[in-house]
Amino acid sequence: MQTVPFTYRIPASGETPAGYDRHLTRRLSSLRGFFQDGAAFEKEISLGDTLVYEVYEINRPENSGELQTGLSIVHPGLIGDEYYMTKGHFHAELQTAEIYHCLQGEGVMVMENMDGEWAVEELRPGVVLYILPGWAHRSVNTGHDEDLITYFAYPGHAGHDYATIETQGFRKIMLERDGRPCIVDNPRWVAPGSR
Ligand code: PAN
Ligand code: ZN
Repeated sequence: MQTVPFTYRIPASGETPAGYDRHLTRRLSSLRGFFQDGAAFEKEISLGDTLVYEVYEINRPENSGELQTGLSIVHPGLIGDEYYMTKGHFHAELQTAEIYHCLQGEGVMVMENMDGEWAVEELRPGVVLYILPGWAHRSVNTGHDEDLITYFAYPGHAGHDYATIETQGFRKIMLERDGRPCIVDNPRWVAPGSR
């Protein structure tokens, strides 16, 4: 890990990210149960364990004086009529914010908090999204042939709580209707406490 100030690069369009410490890949097999249409998911995965999204991270200590930063790349695709997306999470240290800067592509961030509020914000190149503390977030690629690429930064000690979303889902999901992205109530959403 670096012990003096350092630089790294946001790759030019089409360039493979270089100089990052970690490269995480999320394939269909790691997303079983996340999409609405189970039959479409099984059909798709029988054709191959497709790469859905990737994360390139800079490795920093997990303390509040540090920042965790990197790139998130969601590939284009659909499972049934639901767009490729990240798992989504709350931060384990709930009251921590996050910044996303959209670099390429078309998408949205689906968000909600524990008070029942939700929000969906469009991600387009140049857009900076400030996610308030306490809001779960999932990026969704609503484009048809382009990667959705974002740069993110969040407090070093935030950590991730995936279990809450894995159990209850997000209140809203993004489906394609007549070729366009639509915000739809999640029919499988489970109210906290009713599990
Ligand atoms: C991002 C996300 C990244 C992948 O770095 O971790 O986009 O999404 P999931 O973590 O939901 O799989 C972030 O929000 N970190 O806190
Ligand atoms: Zn986050």
